[in-house]
Amino acid sequence: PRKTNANANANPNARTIQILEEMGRYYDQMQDSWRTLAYRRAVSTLRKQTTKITTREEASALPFIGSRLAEKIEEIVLTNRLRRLDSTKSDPADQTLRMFLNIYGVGLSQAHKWLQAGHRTLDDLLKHAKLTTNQKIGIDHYTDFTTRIPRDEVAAHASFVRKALHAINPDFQVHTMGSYRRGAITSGDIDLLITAPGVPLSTLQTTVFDVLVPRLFALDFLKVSLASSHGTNHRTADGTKWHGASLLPGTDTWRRIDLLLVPSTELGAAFIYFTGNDIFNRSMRLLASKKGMRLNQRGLFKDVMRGPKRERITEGELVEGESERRIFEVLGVPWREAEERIC
Ligand code: DCP
Ligand code: MG
Ligand code: MN
Repeated sequence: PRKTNANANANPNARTIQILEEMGRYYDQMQDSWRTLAYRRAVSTLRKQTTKITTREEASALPFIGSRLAEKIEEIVLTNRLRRLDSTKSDPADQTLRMFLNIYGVGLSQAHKWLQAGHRTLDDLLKHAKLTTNQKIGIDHYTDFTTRIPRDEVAAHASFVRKALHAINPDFQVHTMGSYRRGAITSGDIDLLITAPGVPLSTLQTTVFDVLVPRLFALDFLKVSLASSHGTNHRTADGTKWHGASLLPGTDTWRRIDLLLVPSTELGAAFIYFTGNDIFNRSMRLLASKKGMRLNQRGLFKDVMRGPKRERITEGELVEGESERRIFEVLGVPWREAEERIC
């Protein structure tokens, strides 16, 4: 079995991994997805090493570790710290920026605007900034939404939704996706995939948006919808997702919850996509494209027609959508349990 986070202490590179993970989290908070990815890949490489990597030469000989990262690894080994991380941690403007970026739905340009306008605290924003409805909710529930959700509680939210859904139609299923399906001890949000055998998307939509969601609001389980601005009636633009917050009876922390509507014909591809992790998904999509196919959350396609600039003209012909295992087989990837899809 692959090493998981829990085993990091047994690794000779545990300290290096710890600091690089922290640096990766920093870049993630800064919404720098390119550097976040680079750090996560480097950590993944280091986890697989059985000896301690101490010099930049040793480090840069490893996959996914370039010269910059190799230098940092050497610095960590020599000094037991990383100056770049220490300086960023102590920079007040940087801290404020990251706090603003941690507000649900807030991006870099918005956060910079607030910083430039002189705002320094969440209270400043509430009192002096012009906020959208979602931003106001994100600030009011800043602590809630930035608190990790224990595994048991994710399961309890899923059970609550499942019970309400079965009261409407017992054929419907609720599957818990995301980090939970990968076996995580805590999750950032709750990802619930809703499907039913042979039921088309339009019926899923009616059941979920018109019956289930209103009922969950009436039960005081759902607290707010956080639909994108393009959505109508609390749905996202394509009508396959619902974003919001839920509260388990007897608790006092609002949790971020996503409902994902998937027709059974697309179940396998959706299972792969919503299980992740995102790096695993990238590698599967890359593999598909190397084999002249295309993988997305709806299926695995072949014979995708492309124009002169490699832009897609047609979706291509569906090879497989329903079976997760079959998609692995067609791609020639040995089956990996969800818990093993941590890259
Ligand atoms: N996903 C992806 N690429 C993205 C966002 C999401 O492939 N840019 C897929 C993989 C994720 C899944 O969707 O595992 C769910 O997305 P989340 O953002 O909820 O991420 P996780 O559930 O993996 O982690 P967390 O515990 O932080 O929610
Ligand atoms: Mg999630
Ligand atoms: Mn999610």
